[in-house]
Amino acid sequence: MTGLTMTRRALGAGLAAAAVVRPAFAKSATELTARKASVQLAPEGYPATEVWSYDGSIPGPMIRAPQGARLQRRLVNALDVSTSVHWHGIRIDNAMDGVAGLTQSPVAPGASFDYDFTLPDAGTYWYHAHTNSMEQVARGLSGPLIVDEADAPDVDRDEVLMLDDWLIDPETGGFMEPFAHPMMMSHGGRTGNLVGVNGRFDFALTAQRHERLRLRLINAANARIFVLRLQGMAGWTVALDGMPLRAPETVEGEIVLAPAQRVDLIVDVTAEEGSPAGLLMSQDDDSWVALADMTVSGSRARVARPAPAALPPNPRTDLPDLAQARQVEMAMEGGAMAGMESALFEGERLGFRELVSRGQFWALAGQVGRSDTPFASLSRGETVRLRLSNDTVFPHAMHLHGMHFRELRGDGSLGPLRDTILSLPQEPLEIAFVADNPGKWLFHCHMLAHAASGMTTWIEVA
Ligand SMILES: [Cu+2]
Repeated sequence: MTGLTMTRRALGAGLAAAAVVRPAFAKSATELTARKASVQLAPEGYPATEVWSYDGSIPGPMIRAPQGARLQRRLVNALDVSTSVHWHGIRIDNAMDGVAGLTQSPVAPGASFDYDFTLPDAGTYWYHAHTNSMEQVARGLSGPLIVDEADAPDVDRDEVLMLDDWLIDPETGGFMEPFAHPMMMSHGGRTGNLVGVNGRFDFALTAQRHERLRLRLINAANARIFVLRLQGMAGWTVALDGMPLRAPETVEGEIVLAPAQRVDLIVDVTAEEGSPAGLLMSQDDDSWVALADMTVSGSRARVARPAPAALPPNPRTDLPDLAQARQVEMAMEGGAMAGMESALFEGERLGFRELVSRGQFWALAGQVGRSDTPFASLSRGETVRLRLSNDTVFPHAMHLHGMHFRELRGDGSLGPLRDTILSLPQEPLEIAFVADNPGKWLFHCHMLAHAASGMTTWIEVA
């Protein structure tokens, strides 16, 4: 790939015209139309990109509603292919979860589907396609979903930053194909050559010194793990994957955001006027570049303010009772360089080479992809301990639909509630959750090329 590099820094300062871009608020109509659109993702001078979008924008329109509200959106499919919408992280009515082939039929071209559900939890969520998501999300079908607390924290501004990357042919501006690329599927997944925030490679913010911001970061990328650092800002992590931490935690060092994960920060702008500030990201060579620049001018107040209070807790977030928990095990296997011998696929036991010839590379608990029967059938209200052993050489962002879980740490303590956890090679981890939401729920890797080539299973709660 030549001519198009990962970040604005390498594109030359002349291209980096600062602009404050925020996702547009959803219009009052309740339709959400999946359709093609032409969007200038790459810098001026490169061709525009034909994307698949919600309502014509990258990212899709910001959907924002108060906690406890009912959300209604009619998905209108104006694409040439079937699609569906998953409302990531919402502890949702199963029929509204958007997983084609499991919770609903795919919505055919020209057809529509009415999503209608309540929003039990405040926090930072997102929505994205869940039909052939490896391709549809990469083409742009995602957007932010923000659920507001009745008592919002005291901040000067609330900014949603949807982090993404795109793999674009610089000659044509089109997405590089194929999406089902064996090398990407069997390795780290589809990683873009253009990185941006809210659809802009040159996303920038303006702020005043001592201004207090709530930054809601969403990783919408197919496979990229963002490693971030604050520059000219200091603050606290107040929520992960939508769910408030019991107490704000000071941001020290790096913020790691795996695909589909979110983090809510409350930060104070500490930079002097004109000093560098913003969000930095680590590159492959361990250098740091600006992902989002912040221009600091003026001063909001003379002194920094005290630490923020915790966000109000969401309902049904009690610690699980581990004494009665059911223990289940799941080996994560496959991919390049890991020596998976065989696994079950569509009812047959196949050797790795045979699986590869069918475009499959990964297995969860010995099963490649979704089978007819769930990985686990759980009784409603039951507590589950799921031990994951990552026997691959790649990291995976494991996402459970319908319920949040906590990591059971080595010292016996329970981590914060999450819906997506980063699993590192040869580092077993264990999660625990209360199976309190009835239905059929996916559990899959959110490196979407992995999910599409075997790393998808499901559980049933009845
Ligand atoms: Cu994976």
